[in-house]
Amino acid sequence: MRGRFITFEGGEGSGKSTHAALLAERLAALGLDVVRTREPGGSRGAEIIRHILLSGIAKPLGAETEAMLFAAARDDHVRSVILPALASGKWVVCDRFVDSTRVYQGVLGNVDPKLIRSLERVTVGPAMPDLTVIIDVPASVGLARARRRRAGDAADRYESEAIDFHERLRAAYRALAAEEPARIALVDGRPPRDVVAARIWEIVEQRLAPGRAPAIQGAAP
Ligand code: T5A
Repeated sequence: MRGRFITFEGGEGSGKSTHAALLAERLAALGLDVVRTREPGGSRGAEIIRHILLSGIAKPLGAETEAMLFAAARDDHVRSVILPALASGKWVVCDRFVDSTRVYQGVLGNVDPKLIRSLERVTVGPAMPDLTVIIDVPASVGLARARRRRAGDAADRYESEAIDFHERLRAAYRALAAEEPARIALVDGRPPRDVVAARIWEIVEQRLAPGRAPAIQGAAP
């Protein structure tokens, strides 16, 4: 049986990594075999491209080129990590995926939607997420959390954009959630961590019933 694919999306510092980790732990505690991964990156080739993208050295080449670099990274990640894991019945929890490209490069970068969709068709193929959780926080809250977490380290390529960029990002994610309610759940990320985690678990239980999924032999009990 094909495994399940869950992605986390949202603005900078919204809590994606925190909640991807908490969800992966909770699924593993049910005896499911869970792969936690991230984008850009998640595979050897994609991690190299991540370094190029987040350093900002590709920014002068324009949003279209950046979209193609994100797509190249995704292609490697999907083929070498996500599809093999799903084919062997594992649950894949990924920090950012295709909706990041739709929002950052598509909406904010003004890359032609036809190019975005074509890249998606080629790179994602049958690996469309079963569930996407968008963690929604005001830009000021997310940026303050991201700043506190990096404690003095330099902001990356997108974190250093102006506040208006991050507010438009939030609006674009909310619009995506409204367009695809069957796949995407919008979760308020402002409450304390345990409250947000409980809400996410409720959604996962309702939509994917992990308690009824067959546990994989050899997975953690
Ligand atoms: N990108 C990516 C594109 O442009 N196109 C693409 O196709 C893709 C895939 C990735 C960048 O690449 C861009 C988007 C991004 O700019 P990244 O380094 O992976 O960059 O950064 P982000 O994905 O933005 O991740 P961050 O680490 O900045 O934010 P998270 O993961 O949302 O936040 P997290 O979990 O690390 O939490 C931040 C802090 O807040 C605390 C946490 O403990 C942590 O300290 N926190 C809370 N505090 C209070 N209450 C809560 N409820 C909290 N939840 C978390």
